[in-house]
Amino acid sequence: MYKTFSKLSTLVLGSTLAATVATASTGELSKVMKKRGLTENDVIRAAKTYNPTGARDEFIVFSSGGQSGQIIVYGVPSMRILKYIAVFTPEPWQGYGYDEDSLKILRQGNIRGREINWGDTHHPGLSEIDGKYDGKWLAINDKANPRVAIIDLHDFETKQIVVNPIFKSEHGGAFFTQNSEYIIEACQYAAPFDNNYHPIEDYKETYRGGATMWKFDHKKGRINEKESFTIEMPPYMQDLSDAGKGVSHGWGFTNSFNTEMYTGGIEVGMPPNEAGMSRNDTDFLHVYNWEKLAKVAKDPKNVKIVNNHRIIPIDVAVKNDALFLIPEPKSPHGVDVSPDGEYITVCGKLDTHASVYKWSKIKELIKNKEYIGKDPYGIPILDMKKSLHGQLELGLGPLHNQYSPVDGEIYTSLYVDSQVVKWNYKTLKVLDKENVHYNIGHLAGMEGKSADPQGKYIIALNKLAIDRFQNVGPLHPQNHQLIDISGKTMDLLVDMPLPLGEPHQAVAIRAEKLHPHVRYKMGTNAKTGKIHKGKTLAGQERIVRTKKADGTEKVEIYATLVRSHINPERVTVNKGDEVVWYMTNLERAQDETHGFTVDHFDAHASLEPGETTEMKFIADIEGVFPYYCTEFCSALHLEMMGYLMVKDPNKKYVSAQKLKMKTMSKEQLMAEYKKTVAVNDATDAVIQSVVKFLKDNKFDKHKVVADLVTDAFDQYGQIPAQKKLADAALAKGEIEKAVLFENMIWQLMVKTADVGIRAKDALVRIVATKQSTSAARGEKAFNEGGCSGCHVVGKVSSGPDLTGVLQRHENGVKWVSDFILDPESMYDDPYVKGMIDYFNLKMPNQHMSKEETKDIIEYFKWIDENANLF
Ligand code: K7E
Ligand code: CUA
Repeated sequence: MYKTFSKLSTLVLGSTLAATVATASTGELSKVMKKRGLTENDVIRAAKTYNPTGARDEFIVFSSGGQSGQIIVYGVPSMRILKYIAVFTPEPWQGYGYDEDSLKILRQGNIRGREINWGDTHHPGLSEIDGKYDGKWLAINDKANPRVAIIDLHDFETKQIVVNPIFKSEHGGAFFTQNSEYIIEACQYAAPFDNNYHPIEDYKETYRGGATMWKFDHKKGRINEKESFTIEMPPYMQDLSDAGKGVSHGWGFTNSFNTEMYTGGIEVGMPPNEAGMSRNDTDFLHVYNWEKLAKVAKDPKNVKIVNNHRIIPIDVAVKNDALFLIPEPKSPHGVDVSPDGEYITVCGKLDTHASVYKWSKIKELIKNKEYIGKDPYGIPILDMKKSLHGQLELGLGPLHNQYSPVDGEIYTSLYVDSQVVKWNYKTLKVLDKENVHYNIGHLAGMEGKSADPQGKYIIALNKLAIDRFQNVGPLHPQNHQLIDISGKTMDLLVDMPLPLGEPHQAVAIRAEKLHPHVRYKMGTNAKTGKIHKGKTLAGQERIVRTKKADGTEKVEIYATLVRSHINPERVTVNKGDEVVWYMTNLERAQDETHGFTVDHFDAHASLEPGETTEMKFIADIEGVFPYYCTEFCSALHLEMMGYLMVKDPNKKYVSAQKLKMKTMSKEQLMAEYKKTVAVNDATDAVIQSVVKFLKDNKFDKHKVVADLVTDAFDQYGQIPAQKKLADAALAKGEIEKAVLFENMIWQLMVKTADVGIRAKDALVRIVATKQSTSAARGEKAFNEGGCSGCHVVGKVSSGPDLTGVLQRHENGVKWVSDFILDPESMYDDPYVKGMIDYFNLKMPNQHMSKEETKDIIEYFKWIDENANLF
């Protein structure tokens, strides 16, 4: 009754509002409404959820991705999907499982040495301080392969996967305790703790359930496996859990089904599990004092160790008055502690009631040791009636609960009735019901399970969509529905299809509590947060080859990526070599990700600004393999490529150049010879200029430089012998041979120049004027900030040479500073325009701070002081 009335009032109110809007926009709105068949209420609902371009959401939802093994991130109220976080399953776009660093995380999830590449994610949990979400860490469980993963909300990346060492299945995880001391992960299908075979006939004796208390280091954001322990429980099928908070802090609550301990046998004529496991009218809520048991577990006498993991046996927990059972309506699903910790609501799936337990009553019974008996394992049982605040009939198939900021207000999902019911757990009155589509499982309030629920919305996580969306074949998407709960009655606003596994549970947090980075510190390994061993700055790119015992080589490529080139651009290896790529994205600009792949090798990396990643494979097939950037990062993105060339060391390759020479006339050959010699002369001129610089600056006084020079001359010293051969061939008229010897000379010259230039750079460092601390910081910012990706001091590269840049403009310091800080605003400056045309590139905003820019100017001054050296 009240329902019809309130819905009517919304309608009246709604149409007045829409009418006002419609007149204001000269009937345009009514035209659209008519054309699309929208009611006034539809338009209001659209307005409540619509985000104009650029507008952002008030809440962020982390939804389990079900069988996809991932987490889905979306915004409320817009219901726009923002991200899939790769957790238990490889995810190619993010390179998760396709580069070495993420593979290490994925492989932490191996069970008994076996690789597992999927997960059945159920319950995401947000870290808490004082029972409130702090926006730092996210945990999620895998029901199929009992594991818990930790995601860092500073970059939304999975950082850790821990395997439960004794459970064979689990469901009720991951639930943080009030100050994130522990994460609760409860067992589901009971099984032996060890890894051996035990006959099902010995179920009661050898199969066990339990609740694992994973010790969480809130500062580091990692589970400490050594400090964790499990509370042994009878082989009832433990289901969901919740941690006490406020007055019940220190306690945990886990419900169960199959306290019948039925083990089926449909194939031998026994009634099926579903019948045998739901025979009793009640199952048991487990109530345990984890805070006390954590202390108990410290004494080795109190624990047994299985698979290297500490277990507190049932009798030890009982002896310490830390484990109790309370009957609860049969086959319950959710157990949800109120924001203040005083009320604990349990819904029995097969019962139409919600049962509200009162913590102060339970505590009193425990204090007075008032038990109604013990279960077969000796666990004291508390009286259900005496523990209850009360029960209320809600409807068919009640499952899960969420709270709002209104005192006593609670929202419960009704699976069978396909409804959300709003009621009061203190006064035990039903307040409103809303139809959803269809068969709702969990529901998510805004911070609705924290000590500080935010109200406003409830999301219904429906198991079935049936007719809600376009038919896309027999497998339908899931349907998340957003419900406005700010009014007296609920109002369903919008449907969102979710096509990525069955999302069981979702948690929502106020968006402003999240503070993710937009870039990494240069050279960071995103999976560990530490500087990567492969960090490479511009100018440090190199290929390092190490001989292995079997004659193949390990070829390590230290590469950089910056708009729009990959350095190096050519890599040649032998078939069978181990190829290791270390890649650093030198960008600092927001959203300038570069992807990287080498065709045919099933490897992919996503490099966010500042990130370094390792990729590894064996080059076991011969051929030419392009590698390229897989993100459309700039106008010259297609050009951001190179070649990996894999030679078979046992084959002789005939050079096409040689073949060409065979068909040349004598005149043509002579021209080729002259061209080659000219190139060599030019290269030699470069070498001589370097030599002069080295001598002028007394290189022999500095050991490091002198050693490099020696190396260079080792190469250079081989040239005269080759030259003799070339000249002899020429004298005999064997021009073709002479060309090949001259080519050999060129190879030696390149090697000489390479080492020589490195010697020169080292010498420059030594003889240049001392850098001020500010200039030194500036040089670091210049290199780590990605400037050096395009500018090479003393040389025109992808960008202009910056020697003398401060003299190029009137008021140069200000001009250059302004340009670094906000290049976009100066693209129309005629000088800048000319540069953009010439280099076919726009100087990007590298987001340097004012301080960094000042330091870079100091660095430029230092360069100018030493201009003669570059
Ligand atoms: Cu599907 Cu929480 Cu695993 Cu209920 S769970 S619906
Ligand atoms: Cu970098 Cu495309």
